[in-house]
Amino acid sequence: MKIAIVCYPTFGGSGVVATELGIALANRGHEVHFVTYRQPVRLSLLNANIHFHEVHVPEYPLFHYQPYELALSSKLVDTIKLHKIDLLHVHYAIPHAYAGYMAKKMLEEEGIYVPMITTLHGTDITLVGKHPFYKPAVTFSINQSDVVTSVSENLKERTLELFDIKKDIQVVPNFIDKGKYSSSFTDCQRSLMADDDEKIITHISNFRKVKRIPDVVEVFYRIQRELPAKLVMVGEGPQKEVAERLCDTLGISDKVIFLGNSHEIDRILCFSDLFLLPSESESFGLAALEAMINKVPVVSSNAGGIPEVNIDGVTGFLNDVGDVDGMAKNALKILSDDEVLERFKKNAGESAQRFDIHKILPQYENIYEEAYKSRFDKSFG
Ligand code: GMT
Repeated sequence: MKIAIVCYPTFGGSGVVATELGIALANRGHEVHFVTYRQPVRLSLLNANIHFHEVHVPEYPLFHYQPYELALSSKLVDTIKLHKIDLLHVHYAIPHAYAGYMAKKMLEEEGIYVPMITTLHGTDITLVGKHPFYKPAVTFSINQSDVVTSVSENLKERTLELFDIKKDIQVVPNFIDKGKYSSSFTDCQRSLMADDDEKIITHISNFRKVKRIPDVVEVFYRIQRELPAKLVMVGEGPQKEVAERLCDTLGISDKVIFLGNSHEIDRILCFSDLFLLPSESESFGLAALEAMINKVPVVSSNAGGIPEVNIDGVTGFLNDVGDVDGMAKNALKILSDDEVLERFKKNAGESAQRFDIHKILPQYENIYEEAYKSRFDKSFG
Protein backbone atom coordinates (compact mmCIF):
# COMPACT_ATOMS: atom_id res chain seq x y z
CA MET A 1 0.00 0.00 0.00
CA LYS A 2 1.11 3.59 -0.54
CA ILE A 3 0.62 5.52 2.67
CA ALA A 4 1.08 9.24 3.37
CA ILE A 5 1.84 10.01 7.03
CA VAL A 6 1.43 13.50 8.48
CA CYS A 7 3.03 14.19 11.86
CA TYR A 8 5.09 16.64 13.89
CA PRO A 9 8.78 16.11 13.18
CA THR A 10 10.01 17.19 16.61
CA PHE A 11 11.06 15.28 19.72
CA GLY A 12 7.80 14.23 21.33
CA GLY A 13 5.53 11.24 21.53
CA SER A 14 3.21 11.62 18.56
CA GLY A 15 6.05 12.31 16.11
CA VAL A 16 8.05 9.39 17.45
CA VAL A 17 5.08 7.00 17.18
CA ALA A 18 4.29 8.18 13.63
CA THR A 19 7.92 7.84 12.56
CA GLU A 20 8.42 4.40 14.09
CA LEU A 21 5.12 3.26 12.56
CA GLY A 22 6.19 4.51 9.13
CA ILE A 23 9.56 2.76 9.38
CA ALA A 24 7.89 -0.51 10.44
CA LEU A 25 5.38 -0.25 7.57
CA ALA A 26 8.21 0.41 5.10
CA ASN A 27 10.03 -2.67 6.41
CA ARG A 28 6.84 -4.66 5.74
CA GLY A 29 6.94 -3.56 2.10
CA HIS A 30 4.58 -0.58 2.15
CA GLU A 31 5.61 2.63 0.42
CA VAL A 32 5.56 5.37 3.05
CA HIS A 33 5.55 9.13 2.39
CA PHE A 34 6.11 11.47 5.34
CA VAL A 35 4.65 14.93 4.80
CA THR A 36 5.70 17.52 7.36
CA TYR A 37 7.71 20.74 7.76
CA ARG A 38 11.04 19.10 8.66
CA GLN A 39 12.53 15.63 8.49
CA PRO A 40 11.25 13.80 11.60
CA VAL A 41 13.97 13.38 14.23
CA ARG A 42 13.91 9.60 14.33
CA LEU A 43 13.63 9.17 10.56
CA SER A 44 16.50 7.74 8.61
CA LEU A 45 15.87 7.88 4.89
CA LEU A 46 18.06 4.88 4.14
CA ASN A 47 15.13 2.77 3.04
CA ALA A 48 13.87 2.61 -0.54
CA ASN A 49 10.28 2.54 0.75
CA ILE A 50 10.56 5.77 2.76
CA HIS A 51 10.08 9.21 1.25
CA PHE A 52 9.99 12.63 2.83
CA HIS A 53 8.13 15.64 1.45
CA GLU A 54 8.84 18.94 3.13
CA VAL A 55 6.04 21.45 3.56
CA HIS A 56 7.26 25.00 2.87
CA VAL A 57 5.34 27.99 4.15
CA PRO A 58 6.62 31.05 2.29
CA GLU A 59 6.87 34.18 4.45
CA TYR A 60 4.68 37.09 3.37
CA PRO A 61 4.61 40.43 5.23
CA LEU A 62 0.81 40.58 5.26
CA PHE A 63 0.58 37.37 7.29
CA HIS A 64 0.84 37.77 11.01
CA TYR A 65 0.37 33.96 11.19
CA GLN A 66 1.81 31.85 8.39
CA PRO A 67 -0.94 29.61 6.90
CA TYR A 68 0.63 26.17 7.58
CA GLU A 69 -2.65 24.24 7.15
CA LEU A 70 -3.03 25.69 3.65
CA ALA A 71 0.53 24.76 2.64
CA LEU A 72 0.13 21.29 4.17
CA SER A 73 -3.17 20.55 2.43
CA SER A 74 -1.75 21.72 -0.92
CA LYS A 75 1.36 19.57 -0.40
CA LEU A 76 -0.88 16.61 0.42
CA VAL A 77 -2.91 17.09 -2.76
CA ASP A 78 0.27 17.21 -4.89
CA THR A 79 1.92 14.26 -3.11
CA ILE A 80 -1.19 12.08 -3.22
CA LYS A 81 -1.66 12.72 -6.95
CA LEU A 82 2.00 12.40 -7.92
CA HIS A 83 2.67 9.22 -5.95
CA LYS A 84 -0.81 7.69 -6.32
CA ILE A 85 -1.20 7.44 -2.56
CA ASP A 86 -3.83 4.95 -1.35
CA LEU A 87 -4.35 6.24 2.14
CA LEU A 88 -3.65 9.17 4.44
CA HIS A 89 -2.77 8.69 8.12
CA VAL A 90 -2.60 11.88 10.19
CA HIS A 91 -1.12 11.90 13.70
CA TYR A 92 -2.29 14.58 16.15
CA ALA A 93 -5.62 16.16 15.25
CA ILE A 94 -4.45 19.78 15.26
CA PRO A 95 -4.15 20.93 12.53
CA HIS A 96 -3.40 17.72 10.68
CA ALA A 97 -6.92 16.27 10.55
CA TYR A 98 -8.23 19.64 9.42
CA ALA A 99 -5.61 19.99 6.65
CA GLY A 100 -6.16 16.34 5.67
CA TYR A 101 -9.90 16.93 5.34
CA MET A 102 -9.27 19.94 3.07
CA ALA A 103 -6.90 17.86 0.92
CA LYS A 104 -9.50 15.10 0.65
CA LYS A 105 -12.14 17.58 -0.48
CA MET A 106 -9.85 19.12 -3.10
CA LEU A 107 -9.02 15.65 -4.43
CA GLU A 108 -12.68 14.66 -4.52
CA GLU A 109 -13.26 17.55 -6.93
CA GLU A 110 -10.94 15.65 -9.28
CA GLY A 111 -12.64 12.30 -8.68
CA ILE A 112 -9.91 10.99 -6.38
CA TYR A 113 -10.97 9.45 -3.09
CA VAL A 114 -8.35 8.88 -0.37
CA PRO A 115 -9.45 7.55 3.03
CA MET A 116 -8.09 9.43 6.06
CA ILE A 117 -7.18 7.84 9.39
CA THR A 118 -6.77 10.24 12.29
CA THR A 119 -4.82 9.12 15.36
CA LEU A 120 -5.47 11.13 18.50
CA HIS A 121 -2.41 11.40 20.73
CA GLY A 122 -3.33 13.35 23.85
CA THR A 123 -2.85 17.07 24.13
CA ASP A 124 -4.63 17.51 20.78
CA ILE A 125 -7.69 16.52 22.85
CA THR A 126 -7.04 17.09 26.55
CA LEU A 127 -5.12 20.36 26.50
CA VAL A 128 -5.21 22.23 23.20
CA GLY A 129 -8.13 20.68 21.32
CA LYS A 130 -10.75 21.28 23.96
CA HIS A 131 -10.04 25.03 24.03
CA PRO A 132 -13.16 26.86 22.77
CA PHE A 133 -11.06 28.57 20.07
CA TYR A 134 -10.26 25.20 18.48
CA LYS A 135 -13.07 22.90 19.58
CA PRO A 136 -15.51 23.31 16.65
CA ALA A 137 -12.77 22.70 14.06
CA VAL A 138 -11.34 19.75 16.00
CA THR A 139 -14.78 18.16 16.47
CA PHE A 140 -15.53 18.64 12.78
CA SER A 141 -12.28 17.18 11.51
CA ILE A 142 -12.47 14.17 13.83
CA ASN A 143 -16.03 13.46 12.68
CA GLN A 144 -14.99 13.83 9.03
CA SER A 145 -12.14 11.29 9.36
CA ASP A 146 -12.85 7.90 7.83
CA VAL A 147 -11.30 6.11 10.82
CA VAL A 148 -10.38 7.54 14.22
CA THR A 149 -7.95 5.83 16.56
CA SER A 150 -6.71 6.78 20.01
CA VAL A 151 -3.56 5.61 21.76
CA SER A 152 -5.29 4.52 24.99
CA GLU A 153 -8.69 3.63 26.44
CA ASN A 154 -8.42 6.67 28.67
CA LEU A 155 -7.90 9.02 25.71
CA LYS A 156 -10.91 7.49 23.95
CA GLU A 157 -13.07 8.14 27.03
CA ARG A 158 -11.79 11.70 27.38
CA THR A 159 -12.46 12.40 23.69
CA LEU A 160 -16.03 11.16 23.97
CA GLU A 161 -16.53 13.24 27.15
CA LEU A 162 -15.10 16.45 25.73
CA PHE A 163 -16.34 16.43 22.12
CA ASP A 164 -19.55 15.57 20.32
CA ILE A 165 -18.08 12.63 18.42
CA LYS A 166 -20.24 10.69 16.01
CA LYS A 167 -17.59 8.22 14.94
CA ASP A 168 -16.44 5.03 16.56
CA ILE A 169 -12.98 5.45 18.11
CA GLN A 170 -10.71 2.41 17.90
CA VAL A 171 -8.01 2.07 20.54
CA VAL A 172 -4.63 1.15 19.08
CA PRO A 173 -2.05 1.52 21.84
CA ASN A 174 1.41 2.90 21.27
CA PHE A 175 4.09 0.32 20.69
CA ILE A 176 7.75 -0.42 21.07
CA ASP A 177 10.14 -2.16 18.72
CA LYS A 178 11.88 -4.50 21.11
CA GLY A 179 14.18 -5.66 18.31
CA LYS A 180 15.79 -2.24 18.40
CA TYR A 181 16.79 -2.78 22.00
CA SER A 182 17.75 -6.47 21.87
CA SER A 183 21.29 -5.66 20.76
CA SER A 184 21.48 -4.05 24.20
CA PHE A 185 24.80 -2.78 25.33
CA THR A 186 26.78 -5.20 27.41
CA ASP A 187 28.45 -2.29 29.14
CA CYS A 188 25.95 0.37 30.12
CA GLN A 189 28.74 2.75 31.07
CA ARG A 190 27.16 3.82 34.34
CA SER A 191 30.45 5.41 35.22
CA LEU A 192 29.70 8.16 32.68
CA MET A 193 27.03 9.48 35.01
CA ALA A 194 27.51 8.21 38.53
CA ASP A 195 29.81 6.64 41.11
CA ASP A 196 29.56 2.89 41.67
CA ASP A 197 27.45 3.23 44.81
CA GLU A 198 24.99 5.72 43.31
CA LYS A 199 21.58 4.87 41.87
CA ILE A 200 20.66 6.59 38.60
CA ILE A 201 17.21 8.12 38.26
CA THR A 202 16.08 9.41 34.89
CA HIS A 203 13.41 11.70 33.47
CA ILE A 204 12.84 12.26 29.74
CA SER A 205 10.33 14.73 28.32
CA ASN A 206 9.81 17.98 26.47
CA PHE A 207 9.85 19.89 29.79
CA ARG A 208 6.42 21.39 29.34
CA LYS A 209 4.28 22.38 32.34
CA VAL A 210 2.09 19.30 31.92
CA LYS A 211 5.12 17.12 32.82
CA ARG A 212 5.36 18.70 36.32
CA ILE A 213 9.13 19.06 36.11
CA PRO A 214 9.47 20.58 39.62
CA ASP A 215 7.91 17.35 40.98
CA VAL A 216 10.71 15.36 39.34
CA VAL A 217 13.26 17.46 41.23
CA GLU A 218 11.27 17.30 44.50
CA VAL A 219 10.99 13.51 44.32
CA PHE A 220 14.70 13.19 43.59
CA TYR A 221 15.53 15.59 46.44
CA ARG A 222 13.75 13.23 48.87
CA ILE A 223 15.43 10.14 47.36
CA GLN A 224 19.00 11.48 47.53
CA ARG A 225 18.54 12.31 51.24
CA GLU A 226 18.17 8.56 51.87
CA LEU A 227 20.63 6.99 49.45
CA PRO A 228 23.41 8.06 47.08
CA ALA A 229 21.90 8.94 43.72
CA LYS A 230 22.13 11.01 40.56
CA LEU A 231 19.28 12.46 38.50
CA VAL A 232 19.63 12.50 34.71
CA MET A 233 17.26 14.97 33.01
CA VAL A 234 16.85 14.48 29.26
CA GLY A 235 15.04 16.93 26.98
CA GLU A 236 14.49 20.61 26.33
CA GLY A 237 11.54 22.85 27.03
CA PRO A 238 10.14 25.79 28.94
CA GLN A 239 10.45 24.23 32.41
CA LYS A 240 14.13 23.36 32.14
CA GLU A 241 15.31 26.61 33.66
CA VAL A 242 12.74 26.31 36.43
CA ALA A 243 14.20 22.90 37.25
CA GLU A 244 17.79 24.20 37.17
CA ARG A 245 16.86 27.00 39.59
CA LEU A 246 15.03 24.58 41.91
CA CYS A 247 18.06 22.27 42.00
CA ASP A 248 20.18 25.26 42.94
CA THR A 249 17.75 26.32 45.70
CA LEU A 250 17.66 22.78 47.10
CA GLY A 251 21.47 22.53 46.94
CA ILE A 252 21.49 19.46 44.69
CA SER A 253 22.85 20.91 41.43
CA ASP A 254 25.95 18.71 41.64
CA LYS A 255 23.73 15.60 41.63
CA VAL A 256 21.56 16.54 38.65
CA ILE A 257 22.76 16.25 35.06
CA PHE A 258 20.80 18.08 32.35
CA LEU A 259 21.62 16.40 29.05
CA GLY A 260 19.29 18.30 26.69
CA ASN A 261 17.70 16.49 23.76
CA SER A 262 19.34 13.20 22.96
CA HIS A 263 19.40 10.64 20.16
CA GLU A 264 20.77 8.08 22.63
CA ILE A 265 17.70 7.41 24.74
CA ASP A 266 18.35 3.66 24.81
CA ARG A 267 21.93 4.17 26.05
CA ILE A 268 20.68 6.46 28.80
CA LEU A 269 17.96 4.03 29.84
CA CYS A 270 20.50 1.21 29.81
CA PHE A 271 22.21 2.66 32.89
CA SER A 272 19.04 3.95 34.59
CA ASP A 273 17.66 2.33 37.76
CA LEU A 274 14.37 4.22 37.90
CA PHE A 275 12.27 6.43 35.63
CA LEU A 276 10.15 9.31 36.99
CA LEU A 277 7.00 10.51 35.19
CA PRO A 278 4.87 12.67 37.53
CA SER A 279 2.78 14.24 34.69
CA GLU A 280 -0.41 16.19 35.26
CA SER A 281 -1.92 14.58 32.17
CA GLU A 282 -0.64 11.84 29.89
CA SER A 283 -2.70 9.97 27.32
CA PHE A 284 -0.30 7.03 27.30
CA GLY A 285 3.23 7.84 28.44
CA LEU A 286 5.45 6.55 25.65
CA ALA A 287 8.55 7.58 27.61
CA ALA A 288 7.48 5.22 30.42
CA LEU A 289 7.12 2.38 27.91
CA GLU A 290 10.57 3.11 26.47
CA ALA A 291 11.94 2.94 30.01
CA MET A 292 10.15 -0.35 30.70
CA ILE A 293 11.41 -2.11 27.57
CA ASN A 294 14.90 -1.21 28.81
CA LYS A 295 14.02 -2.87 32.15
CA VAL A 296 13.70 0.40 34.03
CA PRO A 297 10.89 0.50 36.65
CA VAL A 298 8.65 3.57 36.60
CA VAL A 299 7.38 5.75 39.43
CA SER A 300 4.65 7.91 37.94
CA SER A 301 1.44 9.76 38.53
CA ASN A 302 -1.81 7.91 37.89
CA ALA A 303 -2.95 10.51 35.33
CA GLY A 304 -4.81 9.63 32.12
CA GLY A 305 -3.63 6.49 30.37
CA ILE A 306 -0.47 5.92 32.44
CA PRO A 307 -2.09 3.09 34.49
CA GLU A 308 -2.64 1.21 31.21
CA VAL A 309 1.16 1.12 30.82
CA ASN A 310 2.74 1.25 34.29
CA ILE A 311 1.22 -1.43 36.53
CA ASP A 312 1.07 -0.36 40.19
CA GLY A 313 3.22 -2.60 42.42
CA VAL A 314 4.47 -4.64 39.44
CA THR A 315 6.39 -2.51 36.95
CA GLY A 316 6.66 0.46 39.32
CA PHE A 317 4.24 2.52 41.36
CA LEU A 318 1.46 5.03 40.75
CA ASN A 319 0.64 8.02 42.96
CA ASP A 320 -1.81 10.89 42.72
CA VAL A 321 -0.63 13.90 40.72
CA GLY A 322 1.50 16.12 42.98
CA ASP A 323 2.07 13.51 45.70
CA VAL A 324 5.85 13.92 45.71
CA ASP A 325 6.19 12.37 49.19
CA GLY A 326 4.33 9.25 48.06
CA MET A 327 6.39 9.02 44.87
CA ALA A 328 9.65 9.36 46.82
CA LYS A 329 8.58 6.65 49.30
CA ASN A 330 7.69 4.31 46.45
CA ALA A 331 10.93 5.07 44.64
CA LEU A 332 12.85 4.22 47.82
CA LYS A 333 10.93 0.93 48.18
CA ILE A 334 12.34 -0.07 44.80
CA LEU A 335 15.82 1.40 45.11
CA SER A 336 16.72 0.44 48.68
CA ASP A 337 16.79 -3.30 48.14
CA ASP A 338 18.69 -4.82 45.22
CA GLU A 339 16.44 -7.89 45.11
CA VAL A 340 13.33 -5.72 44.90
CA LEU A 341 15.00 -3.59 42.22
CA GLU A 342 15.84 -6.71 40.18
CA ARG A 343 12.23 -7.94 40.48
CA PHE A 344 10.79 -4.62 39.30
CA LYS A 345 13.32 -4.41 36.46
CA LYS A 346 12.35 -7.88 35.25
CA ASN A 347 8.62 -7.14 35.53
CA ALA A 348 9.04 -3.85 33.64
CA GLY A 349 10.84 -5.56 30.75
CA GLU A 350 8.27 -8.38 30.55
CA SER A 351 5.23 -6.14 30.84
CA ALA A 352 6.48 -3.81 28.08
CA GLN A 353 6.19 -6.71 25.67
CA ARG A 354 2.40 -6.31 25.68
CA PHE A 355 3.11 -3.37 23.41
CA ASP A 356 5.52 -5.09 21.08
CA ILE A 357 5.28 -3.62 17.59
CA HIS A 358 4.50 -7.05 16.12
CA LYS A 359 1.27 -7.10 18.12
CA ILE A 360 0.26 -3.54 17.28
CA LEU A 361 1.33 -3.14 13.64
CA PRO A 362 -1.24 -5.69 12.33
CA GLN A 363 -3.96 -3.65 14.04
CA TYR A 364 -3.00 -0.63 11.94
CA GLU A 365 -2.67 -2.76 8.82
CA ASN A 366 -6.20 -4.15 9.35
CA ILE A 367 -7.54 -0.63 9.76
CA TYR A 368 -5.78 0.41 6.55
CA GLU A 369 -7.23 -2.58 4.67
CA GLU A 370 -10.77 -1.78 5.81
CA ALA A 371 -10.42 1.92 5.03
CA TYR A 372 -8.90 1.14 1.62
CA LYS A 373 -11.77 -1.20 0.76
CA SER A 374 -14.26 1.50 1.75
CA ARG A 375 -13.02 3.70 -1.07
CA PHE A 376 -14.94 1.52 -3.54
CA ASP A 377 -18.19 2.53 -1.79
CA LYS A 378 -17.23 6.18 -1.76
CA SER A 379 -15.22 6.72 -4.96
CA PHE A 380 -16.58 8.69 -7.84
CA GLY A 381 -14.67 7.03 -10.68
O1 GMT B 1 3.41 15.25 25.76
C1 GMT B 1 4.31 14.85 25.04
O2 GMT B 1 5.31 14.29 25.45
C2 GMT B 1 4.21 15.03 23.56
C3 GMT B 1 2.91 14.55 23.04
C4 GMT B 1 2.91 14.54 21.56
O3 GMT B 1 1.85 14.50 20.99
O4 GMT B 1 3.93 14.58 20.89
O5 GMT B 1 2.65 13.27 23.62
C5 GMT B 1 1.36 12.73 23.57
O6 GMT B 1 1.42 11.63 22.65
C6 GMT B 1 2.27 10.55 23.06
C7 GMT B 1 2.28 9.52 21.95
O7 GMT B 1 1.03 9.00 21.68
C8 GMT B 1 1.77 9.97 24.38
O8 GMT B 1 2.61 8.91 24.79
C9 GMT B 1 1.80 11.09 25.45
O9 GMT B 1 1.27 10.57 26.65
C10 GMT B 1 0.95 12.27 24.98
N1 GMT B 1 1.13 13.38 25.92
C11 GMT B 1 0.12 13.82 26.70
O10 GMT B 1 -1.01 13.34 26.69
C12 GMT B 1 0.46 14.93 27.62
